[in-house]
Amino acid sequence: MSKADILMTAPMMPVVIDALDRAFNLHRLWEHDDRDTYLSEIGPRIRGVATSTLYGRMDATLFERLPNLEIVASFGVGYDNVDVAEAARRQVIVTNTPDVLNDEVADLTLGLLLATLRKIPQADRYLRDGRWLTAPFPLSNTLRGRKVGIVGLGRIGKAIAKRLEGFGVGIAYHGRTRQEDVAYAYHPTLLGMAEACDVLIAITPGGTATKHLINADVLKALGPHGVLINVARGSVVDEQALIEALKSGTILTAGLDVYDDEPRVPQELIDMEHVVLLPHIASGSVHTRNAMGQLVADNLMSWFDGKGPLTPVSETPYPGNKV
Ligand code: A2R
Repeated sequence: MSKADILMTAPMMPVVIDALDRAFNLHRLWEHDDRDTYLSEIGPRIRGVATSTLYGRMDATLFERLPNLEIVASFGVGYDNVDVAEAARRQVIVTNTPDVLNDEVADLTLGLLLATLRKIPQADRYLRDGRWLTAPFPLSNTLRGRKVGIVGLGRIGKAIAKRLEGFGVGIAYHGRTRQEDVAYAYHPTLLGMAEACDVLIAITPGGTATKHLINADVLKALGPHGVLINVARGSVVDEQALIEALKSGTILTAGLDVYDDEPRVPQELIDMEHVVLLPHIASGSVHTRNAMGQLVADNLMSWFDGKGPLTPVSETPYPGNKV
């Protein structure tokens, strides 16, 4: 049987490229300066796409060029980089890479929370600058006695909560639905949870449904002792409102891994010494990125073996899969 033609939009982990190269005719979009001509040539043959946020948003314009597309395998658990409504309209399956990154993202989240409260990056800079030679590092804030509200108690949110249990802090969550099988305090409104907690950890999907979920009112409710950790998507937080809240002392501090316009980060945030800023690294270990990449390849291989997708997203369900 002839091999299916797969388009990769942006470079992925070598493990994915190697696996797909072996199983399919792999076409590398990023290697072509004249994408328009290239897509006219190969577009009609393409039956599968491997994509990631590195490509940007896979929208109707690209779908239009791929009339025989059957499946889009997206790298990452968040898939706001793929127009899933357009995919569904065209009966194209979209897959993501859930679960394999839960522990890595949860580990990093706890690291970011502690780094933000205990000022770990600032302390490192203090030592390197030779300032310890003149005076001890100033005393920091603490996680002790805090109540942490998780915005989005899903797969990753639960892994974060499990770790927080070990830290002996209060744990609450907000989502659109109460989960009967968890013992953490449920808040039907985010505003109510922000009032009741002094740390908010955002770990919802991105996209229009959660855009600016954390806005000026939520930050005000979080209060002057409050800490915001965002490991979801930049769009979940009103970045301008956050900058204002940090400047005015409406909240205490923030630890951010994601931003509105990555990799560009507002200079106002960069200029703030009291916040901790990471370059979207939550799932970014070799181990976990390889596992995510393998799942991209496995989804495509399963599909073209006639066994259905392994991890289709809920907007493009597959009859044989429970989603
Ligand atoms: O709302 P619920 O009860 O369906 O809970 C989901 C929650 N969530 C929301 N919470 C408040 N307002 C919303 N509009 C809203 N939409 C969704 O987010 C659920 O508890 C959680 C998402 O969980 P999972 O689907 O299991 O996602 P996972 O694997 O934990 O990843 C979360 C996100 C990714 O989409 C990336 O943006 C990021 O973490 O890496």
